[in-house]
Amino acid sequence: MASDGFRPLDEKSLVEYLKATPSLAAKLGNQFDKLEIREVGDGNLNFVYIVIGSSGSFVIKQYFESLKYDFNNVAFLGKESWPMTKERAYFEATTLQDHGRLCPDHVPEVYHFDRNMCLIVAKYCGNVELCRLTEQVVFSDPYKVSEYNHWTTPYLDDDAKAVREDNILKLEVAELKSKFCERAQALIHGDLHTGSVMVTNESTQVIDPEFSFYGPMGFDIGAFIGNLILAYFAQDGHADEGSDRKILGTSSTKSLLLFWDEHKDGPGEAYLPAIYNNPELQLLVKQKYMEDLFHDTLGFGAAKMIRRIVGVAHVEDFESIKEASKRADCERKALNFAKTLLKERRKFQNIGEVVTAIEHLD
Ligand code: ADP
Ligand code: SR1
Ligand code: MG
Ligand code: MG
Ligand code: MG
Repeated sequence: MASDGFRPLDEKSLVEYLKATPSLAAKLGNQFDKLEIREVGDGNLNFVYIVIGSSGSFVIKQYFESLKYDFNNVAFLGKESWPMTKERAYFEATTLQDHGRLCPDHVPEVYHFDRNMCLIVAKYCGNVELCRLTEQVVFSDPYKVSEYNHWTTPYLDDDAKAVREDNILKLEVAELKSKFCERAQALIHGDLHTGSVMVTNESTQVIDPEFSFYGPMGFDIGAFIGNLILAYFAQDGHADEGSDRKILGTSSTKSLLLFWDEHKDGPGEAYLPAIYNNPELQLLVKQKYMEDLFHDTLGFGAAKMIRRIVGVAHVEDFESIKEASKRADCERKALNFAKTLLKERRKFQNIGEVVTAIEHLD
């Protein structure tokens, strides 16, 4: 240990530090054997660990006197270090505390500050538990035997089995699951099915963002579109109730690009004019982004459709079809379309083509 009391921590010595710090040990219920610890710092300067125990979680940030690159970036090895004051830990801790007093809803609470160790422990802002639930019920359970899964049995027994045995489908779902876990594109709602959108003649409001986190935008857009498509397929089961089958008509890509242009002089730096320095290149880079987003949307939407038919949580559109064989017929059509959409999503250029594909089924 240095004379100033500073000691760099790693994932192992961190546990010893937690054990020796009663307030933090108490947050973890004094249980240290099954701690999940991940270093997640994505900046150049500091080490940030997420610590998740059975009864609590937090982040630990430790500040060093040199760049983080000195420790783990080969390209930086051998170069002279860039000295950085460790006192920045003090400024960060006191600023977080001051801002937190003024604006407690928008600043993570500081649980612990150790000036000698240059270390701050603060509230972990992730939505771990509910993201984990989504990982399980959307991307895992429908593709394996799970006690939570159910479907319209016996009619869909073979269909559910086919989902569990479809390797191409599983490979595509693996890609989507990895995007769900890794792609922090925007603060998304996380459960944007049609039941989360309250519509009256005067207003449209979105409720229930308990699954919100920084994730892929297509997960939200897909959830909504997937639910509209499920509603469409359910209509044969409600034949007596009339059938206006228009499912989707607008071009969301166009409006998003217009919105993008409206904010082109804002603080964002994604596609700098100095790099994308002519109108054609600017358009191409935006179109590429929108194409990826659209294919994410279709993939996530299809995965959400599948989980609503063979997973734990279903939709009222199908559940309210009382006759099981009729319900199963509707669900099978939706399931088969969702499987195709998931596997072949990259062939679609716009939502109009998806609508046409649905309308031309059998
Ligand atoms: P859950 O997380 O259990 O789905 P929600 O927040 O979605 O809970 O609330 C359940 C239902 O309650 C909603 O689908 C909606 O019908 C109704 N509801 C909740 N909040 C509102 C609100 N602010 N205005 C109108 N209805 C609401
Ligand atoms: C146990 S799964 C419950 C589902 O309900 C929520 O609204 C989410 O869609 C979640 O996946
Ligand atoms: Mg930083
Ligand atoms: Mg909810
Ligand atoms: Mg809800």
